[in-house]
Amino acid sequence: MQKIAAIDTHTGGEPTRVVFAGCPDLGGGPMRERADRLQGRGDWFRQALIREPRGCDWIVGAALQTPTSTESTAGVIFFNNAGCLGMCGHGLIGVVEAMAYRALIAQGTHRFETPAGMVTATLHDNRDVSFENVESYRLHKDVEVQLAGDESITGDVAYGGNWFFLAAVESLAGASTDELSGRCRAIREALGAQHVCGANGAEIDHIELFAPPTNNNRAESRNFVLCPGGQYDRSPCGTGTSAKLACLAADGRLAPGARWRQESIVGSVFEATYALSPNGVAPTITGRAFVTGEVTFILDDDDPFRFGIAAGGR
Ligand code: PYC
Repeated sequence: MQKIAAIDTHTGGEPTRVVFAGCPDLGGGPMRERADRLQGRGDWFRQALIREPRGCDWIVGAALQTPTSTESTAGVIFFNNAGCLGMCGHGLIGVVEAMAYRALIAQGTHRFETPAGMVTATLHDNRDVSFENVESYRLHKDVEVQLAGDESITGDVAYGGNWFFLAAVESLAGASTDELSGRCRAIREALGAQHVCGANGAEIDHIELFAPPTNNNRAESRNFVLCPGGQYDRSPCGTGTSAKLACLAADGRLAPGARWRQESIVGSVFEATYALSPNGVAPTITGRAFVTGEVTFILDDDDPFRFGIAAGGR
């Protein structure tokens, strides 16, 4: 029998399962290498926490790690139903809230090592969390992607800790999340078929649609983000908002230090600003997470579903 201790949170509606104990030993070294090991010999752990009956497809896991530097608060590896993520903005806000809930950190600024690089997060006195993300940049502008029939869509390719294709659409109102997910899946498949990639051939595994905001949040924009495992982000997506800032900066549509309020498909909001950095922008994203549960998961050796129910039911 194995036990895994976690705190569940949500950030703008998107859940994060923060694991404090029970993660397999991933060895030392940078978080990128440990994420590879988690995805290899440690995949049972990801499956047990994300798949049914303990999880669901839209939970993001965050395994806390001993950092490589004494100046860092923690290392963290994010994972979802498809594998590991380079960075996860809503997830980092969840990590900070969970660590504060456990009284492991106080108000102030903390450094986190992630597979995408060092990220600094500040816990404010009102419990908001701001994080300064890894350098974000636009790689390609106005890429035209051919879809089925004669249809095409034009968007930008940008990095915000994960790779994104970002496209403006007229409206996000009136379409169901199933319809929007289907559209984003078609765009992702078309990007693959047309060999549109991130830097060094990286797969563009996040698709982000933008439209004018539709509610009362005083937001500048509303988005819909499809994540690699086919689920949509309920939050405005921290890495996706970072990629958006990189595009706005490159187009001269948002000045350094100016505020951008990004609303999600469920109406939650992240506030964002950026500073210029050598090859793009250094985004700062602010949001709030809430603890939803404190759980010790049990993986009973006799339980045929201790590693979850695989796609297709096996
Ligand atoms: O907030 O960066 C984010 C994120 C990535 C995938 C889901 N959320």
